[in-house]
This record gives sequence, structure tokens and C-alpha cells, in this order.
Amino acid sequence: MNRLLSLLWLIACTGVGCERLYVKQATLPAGATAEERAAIAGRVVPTRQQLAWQQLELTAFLHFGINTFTDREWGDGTEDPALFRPDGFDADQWVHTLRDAGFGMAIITAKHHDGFCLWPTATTAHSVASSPWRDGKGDIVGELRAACEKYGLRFGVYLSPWDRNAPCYGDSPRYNEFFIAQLTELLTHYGRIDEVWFDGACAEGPNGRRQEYDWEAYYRTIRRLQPEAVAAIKGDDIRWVGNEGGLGRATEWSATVLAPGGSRESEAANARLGIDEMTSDLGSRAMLERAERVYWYPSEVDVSIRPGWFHHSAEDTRVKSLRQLADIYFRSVGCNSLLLLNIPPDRRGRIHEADSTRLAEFAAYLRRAFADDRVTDGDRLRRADAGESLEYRLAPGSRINTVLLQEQIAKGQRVEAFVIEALAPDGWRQVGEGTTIGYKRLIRIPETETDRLRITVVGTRLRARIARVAAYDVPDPDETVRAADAAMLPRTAWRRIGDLPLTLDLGASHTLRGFVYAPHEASVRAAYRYRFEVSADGETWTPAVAEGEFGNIMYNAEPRRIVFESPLPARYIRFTASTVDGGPARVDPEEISLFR
Ligand code: FUL
Repeated sequence: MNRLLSLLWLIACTGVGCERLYVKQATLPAGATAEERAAIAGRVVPTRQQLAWQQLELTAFLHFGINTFTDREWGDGTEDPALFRPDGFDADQWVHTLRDAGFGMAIITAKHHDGFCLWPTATTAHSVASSPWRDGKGDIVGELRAACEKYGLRFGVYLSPWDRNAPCYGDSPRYNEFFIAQLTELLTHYGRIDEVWFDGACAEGPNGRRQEYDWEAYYRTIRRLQPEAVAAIKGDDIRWVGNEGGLGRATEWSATVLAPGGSRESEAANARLGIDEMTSDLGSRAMLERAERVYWYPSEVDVSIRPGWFHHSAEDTRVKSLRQLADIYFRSVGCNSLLLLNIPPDRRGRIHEADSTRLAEFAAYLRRAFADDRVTDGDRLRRADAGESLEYRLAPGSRINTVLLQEQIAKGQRVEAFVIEALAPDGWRQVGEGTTIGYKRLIRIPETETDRLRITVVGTRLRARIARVAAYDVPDPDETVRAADAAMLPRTAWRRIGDLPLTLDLGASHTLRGFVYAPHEASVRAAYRYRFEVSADGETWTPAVAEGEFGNIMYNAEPRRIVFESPLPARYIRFTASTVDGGPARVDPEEISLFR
């Protein structure tokens, strides 16, 4: 019967290009030639979970815990749980901020190296249950999980194997049991978990012995309890890119010779090849020559929006600029990696305004940058052997500076080198080139006007499958910031002519498109209900141009941006506001910005 099935398979596949694919890993036989090795590597494919993970593109890390309250990056495990009191904790604010900014998943540091658990675990008293927050009845993991459910985000947990609080750390079998018990709680109490993040840090326990982690047992626990989850970093599904600076490799193979995870066998195999996550070449033909196995082990770029992983108020002014974030996006998502951007909530238990404002800018920038794909026929799967070219049409009069390429990675990663040409009046002109493509590759090219692009696959392992080609005119991030600033009306000519309600003479008539209310601080005195009116002479006022509520303003001072239905001429504006208790709210002109 089996033989019959194989025969049928062979008949079905002969001549129609059916290829044997290897899910997640393949052996490179000792006697295989370089070409055979490359062909095997080109047929290693992701698991369903790895593929779904890759398609998220943009995910968020949330470093939050006892360090948030001690102003440290690494706690030593002796911290008093009484320090943990995020009195304004609002999981909803975290998650809707992330959702609005386009993130597909949130990963929380359920336990960092200090051992303090953000859920009420039965494994240790060193947790939120011993803190004054919500009288010890709170559960950060649970509330965040519920908010992710509400806003449609996937949810992941970071659980640090290194634990500087657990007395059994270093007593390897005991600690492994303890760790698996923690993992089991997280993987059974909170519904679906999509990523489990294991950091690689390891040290000696109080007994002076080095902890030996039982990685295989950890992975078995994940597979058994959460089969849809991927295990990252010291996990065996997702690879650390090798730095924390947001820098993916220009040549990034998801089919790599780096043996995944932390097991002894993996470490021995990697030591034999002299490689680790930081090695620059993890998948070239030269590497394949020396390796015994090849794995689908795609790269994740983890980087913080601030200098530190945890929130420190001294870093509120050091949030990465839009330009830095845009570059990181190109070096991660644009280099066949997934971006895991850390946004550390502050002591209130909220994403700080400095971060949420930048995230909103970043999201708006990405939306604008990739809104207008100029290629009209780039969405169908096309195949090419080495040396073959594929031509694509662009809408007439297109101006582009960025080309996006994607391979159909469900069938493997194959392209080794490519060239991009644009049709100019005097013929084809090369505008870009690169090595690997993988899931997604973004190539910046000089500003080019053309209506035709040609992609030549210069080198490939087996026949390449190009799933998508797109082209965009991506704005310069600084110009975007300048344009947003330029749209804001300078306050210099403004004159306050009334306090309650706040009434301003703008000095001249302007066409307004909307306003921003950014209270100096979140408080019950802030404007909660508002009405915005305009006037040409300061006497006759239009009926409310905009009115409504700034929900949650007493806890969340994030700027609120209101866009009018249509632009309006105005010389005078009147902003009538009341607090959450219904009394008049006093608004400082500095808290209002008007944009054209
Ligand atoms: C590192 C940790 O030591 C940092 O604190 C942070 O959690 C980062 C994501 O991983 O190895």
C-alpha cells in the first residue's frame, strides 16, 4: 500500500515540478555536492506556525516589572514586592496604542531576570500577589491577555530562565521543575499563547553551581500545551538576529545552518562550525558545504524604542526618532526579519506619551509610505531560474525610490542574488541589486521615473518563486516630520481674549483642518467634554464645529487629535470644556495646537 502511494506520488509529481519539501529541517548528506546541498536548503520550509509568525511583520515587546520601579535594567532578585504599585495600570491603553500603531502581537516580560512574576503564581511568593497593587489580587498577564483579545492582537510571554530570586536556581533538576511549573501556569491559564521568548542569560545559583537548563523539556511543554506557539531566541523556532540595535543582515537566510535552541546537541553542532547567532554568514553555499543539517530558523530583530529595555523617566526625551524607526524597519522587516519593537510602560502602568506619540507618527509614516504601490501586475506568483528576468508594469508617470520583493517562502527561500532595472528612454538601467529576498526585502533605489521594472534572478537555489513585486515613493521621514510641523499654526500671533471658556484671537484668518488637545498632565481637572467653535469676528460663532469627550483623559495625557469634517476659515476660536465632574475645565493655550 505504501509503495503504491509512493508510486502514485512519483507519477503525480513527475514533470509538473513537484518538489520534496522539508518542514523545518533537513540533513545534508555527507557525500552531497555543493549543488545538491543548495537544492536541499532551497526546499526547507517553515512550519505553519513559523509562517504565521513571519507574516505578523511588526510585533511589540513590553518590558515591565520590578525594574520599572527601581529604575534598573537588571534586578538582583532582592527587590521588595512592595515597590510594585502601577496605580494607573491600564492594559487597554497599552494594547489600543499598539493596535493603532499596526502591531500584530504583544509580548510581556512575565518574569525578568529578577524573578518577580507579573502573574499570581503558585511557584513563588515573589510576585504581584505580594505587592500592594490591587491589594495583591491583580494579574498583569491576565489583564494584558484580555486586552489583546479585545483588540485582536496575538499574545506572547517572555519568561527568563535566569532567575536571581529562586533559591533553587543552580540546583539544576529542581530549578527545571520549578521553571516548567511556571511555564505551565502561563501556558494553561491564559488561553492561546503565540510566542514564548526565552532569553539566553545563564549564571550560577546561590549554591555556586551553574544552572543547566533542560531546553528539550521546556520545548516539549510548549508543544504539548500550546502547539500553535513559536519558541523564540533560546527557543527552537525563531532565531535572535544577533544584536539589540535593530540591525538585520543584508544577506539573511531563514534556511540556516545554525542549529536552533539551547540543547547540548545544538551547541555542539554550532561549536563545530564555529558559529553562533552573531555570525554574519549563517546560510551561504560555503556554510552549507561544512554543515550536516540545515534548518528553517528565521530571524527576529529585537530593539527598544528607548536606550533601555525598561522605562526610565530620564529617557523620556531619548525616544528614537521617526528616522531611526524608519531605518530600523528597513533593516528588519525589509531584510527578511520580523521586528520586535520594545515599548516599556512606565511606573503609572501606562505607555508614556513620548512613546505613544512616536508610535502614532511611525504608523502614519508606514501607512503613507506603503499606501501607493505603483506596480500594476506585481501580485501574481512568477518563477525564474538563474539568469531569467521578470518584467513588471507600473502606472504611467510613476516616480519610485523603493522596491519591495517577496518570495513564496512556503516553498522555501531560494534567491541568492538579484538585480533591479528600470526602463529609461534609452533602455534598461540598473537601479538596485541585492542578495537574499526571503519573506520580504525592501531595496532603496535612487528616485526613478519609469513605467517598467525588470527583476533578474542572478543566482538561485532551484527555481525561484517570486510572490510579489511592488514599488513605492517612500517619503523622507524628516520631511514627514517637517510637513507635520509646518501644518501646525505658530502660536506667536495668538492673543487670549477669554479664559473660561478659552477664547483666542489668532491674529489673522486661517483655514483650520483640526486641533490637538495635549493636557500638561493627566488629571481630573483636564478637559473631558469639549466643544470647539470658530468665528470670523469674535462675535458670531459657528455652532459646534466639533464636540465630544476625551475618554480616559484623567489617566491618559496622550495628545488627542481632532480632524474637522471639512476645513474651516477662522480668525477666532472658542474651546468650551468641562471636567469629568462636570465643572468648567481651565485650558491653557499651550495645551491646544491648531493645524491647517
Ligand atoms: C536581554 C536581557 O538581558 C535584557 O534585559 C532584555 O530583556 C533583552 C530583550 O534580552 O538579553
